[in-house]
Amino acid sequence: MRAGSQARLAAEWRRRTRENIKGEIDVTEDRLKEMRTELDTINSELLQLLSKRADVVERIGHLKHARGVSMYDPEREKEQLEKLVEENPGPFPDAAIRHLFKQIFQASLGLEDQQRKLLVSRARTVADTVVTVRGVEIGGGKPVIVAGPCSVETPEQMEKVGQLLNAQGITFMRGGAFKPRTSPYDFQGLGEPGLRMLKQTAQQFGFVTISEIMNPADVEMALQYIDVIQVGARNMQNFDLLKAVGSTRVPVLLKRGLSATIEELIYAAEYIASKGNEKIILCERGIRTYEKATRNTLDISAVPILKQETHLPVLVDVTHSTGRKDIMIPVAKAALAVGADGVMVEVHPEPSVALSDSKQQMNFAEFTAFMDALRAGQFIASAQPVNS
Ligand SMILES: [Mn+2]
Repeated sequence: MRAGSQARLAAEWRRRTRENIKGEIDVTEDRLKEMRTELDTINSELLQLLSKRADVVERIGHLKHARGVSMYDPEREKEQLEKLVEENPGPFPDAAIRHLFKQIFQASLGLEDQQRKLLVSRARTVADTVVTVRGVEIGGGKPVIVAGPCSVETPEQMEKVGQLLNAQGITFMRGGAFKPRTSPYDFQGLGEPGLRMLKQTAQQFGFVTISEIMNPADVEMALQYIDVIQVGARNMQNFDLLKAVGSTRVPVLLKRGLSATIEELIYAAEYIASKGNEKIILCERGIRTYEKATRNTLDISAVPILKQETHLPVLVDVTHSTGRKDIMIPVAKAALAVGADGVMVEVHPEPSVALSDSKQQMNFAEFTAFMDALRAGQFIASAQPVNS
């Protein structure tokens, strides 16, 4: 063979070899891509399975929790690991399988810890809950004043208080229609007609209303008239009532019981939240101690504690906690200074003839001085009439 054609053949051979190699590389690249896609799919499937497993673990957790049994069961865990090792098809060594599954078990237990945290707790929800009632916020950083008479008595009384609140730029009006009185012979409130009167006044001035409901059976009726349901101190552990208001989607003002600990108040709020209603406003209203200088002892430290432990807004009822008009201004200032989202006060056109709490309700002059003092100290914003 001539040298020229030999060189041509060699060149041809080299060209073909290059192409073959390139072809093989292309094939390898394609195969790799395919396998990577396969891995991605398996990862997604594993993730789906882990979520599915977590779902079952949660359901087991609920059942165990209801029975008061701990979620962590070392015996059961050991049993599961042994079974897995027995079934291990390879190529992972048994130790690796044990390690991997222990991690999965541990993550599931962590899931239960998260579950155990109360719905109302700060640990569960970091951000402050802002309860918005007909466009007005409680807990949004601007303190509110909730004011009104202890009891709704007459349309004239309500109209007078309405004018006063309106002139002071107050949006939240309180007024009791169902009164849990210490003595059965004391005025028990007007009931539904009282709520109707409250609503009429609210419509006239554009107020948002709060009133106490004592009976779970009255909740539905009350919703025709009021915007916020109050669960009073004496009903803080009326669990049927808590469940009933929890089943609504209406804001609830929950007062601390006369002898309730902060923890008990938080659990009472949890009853409401557990039914799906997290529009809860807590209210510190004084607790029973041996002190007689005040009607109750205002637990001022409860305010920052509740703000830390829960994500709910907190109000302070300065009227019932002190029972004394002469210290209402400094006490309200103290409440707002420690972080309360507002204060609740009682005001009546003629406290001396009021049908309930006559000694502690402020008259109009006292109330005006009260508001002036809070404004002067910049504890609340300047007045802006709701409806002038
Ligand atoms: Mn009262």
